[in-house]
Amino acid sequence: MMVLKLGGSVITEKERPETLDGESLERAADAIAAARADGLDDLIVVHGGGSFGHHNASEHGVSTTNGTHDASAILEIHGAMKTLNQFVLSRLVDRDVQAVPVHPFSTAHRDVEARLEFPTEQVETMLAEGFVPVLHGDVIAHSGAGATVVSGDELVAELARALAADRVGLCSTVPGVLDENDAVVDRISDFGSVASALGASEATDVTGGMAGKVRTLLDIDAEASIFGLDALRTFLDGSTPGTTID
Ligand code: IP8
Repeated sequence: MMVLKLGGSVITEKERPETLDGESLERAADAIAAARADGLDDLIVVHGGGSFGHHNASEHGVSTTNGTHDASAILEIHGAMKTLNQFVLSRLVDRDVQAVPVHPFSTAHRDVEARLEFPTEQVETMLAEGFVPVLHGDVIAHSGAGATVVSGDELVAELARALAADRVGLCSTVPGVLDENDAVVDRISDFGSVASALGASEATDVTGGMAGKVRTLLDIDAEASIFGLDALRTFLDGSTPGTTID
């Protein structure tokens, strides 16, 4: 089973609110459709927010730790993410990928310790029936805090753990994790070795940028790859392009 994250900054123009990067999304959908046609099954897709969630979330001061009880703020953030999800689904379905939505707001929550609780039986049933579940970063109810953001990366890690994924891939705008000289780091096994090279993400990102991704991926058992859109097809075919995190 494979969990693939399409980074929000890959499929949207991250600096311009609610603007799709249509060409990149089509390229990603082409790669997924080609791999499915070649026999890739048991695939879960998760996408980030890019310019469709982060701007709304930061306008309302909502992050993974800072919650809101304002339903109109929740509707705005969740609505933006559902709009983007619909774009992703339609590009996949247009290419005969049997992609179906899973909206975390309706299925997941955080407990009082801020731990993500995410029942995955519905995702397992979708996989067993031959669908490609497509999830997204979202807002979710948070015990004691109203609602907070759940990043696509957290969902990837949770799905990888719960469903014992064999492979995890993060398709990013960069060809991997870059060191101080902008060279792709081949393998990361501990955070300390790359901490200084991982600055904060420049565009509005309420969920932690590349450093957060590396930390999250180090926590899971499955080997993970961070790579650029050019390498998506080779990743789906079984190779490990970009940076391997284990
Ligand atoms: O782009 C965040 O998801 P991410 C989603 O995967 C929202 O961090 C609502 C900001």
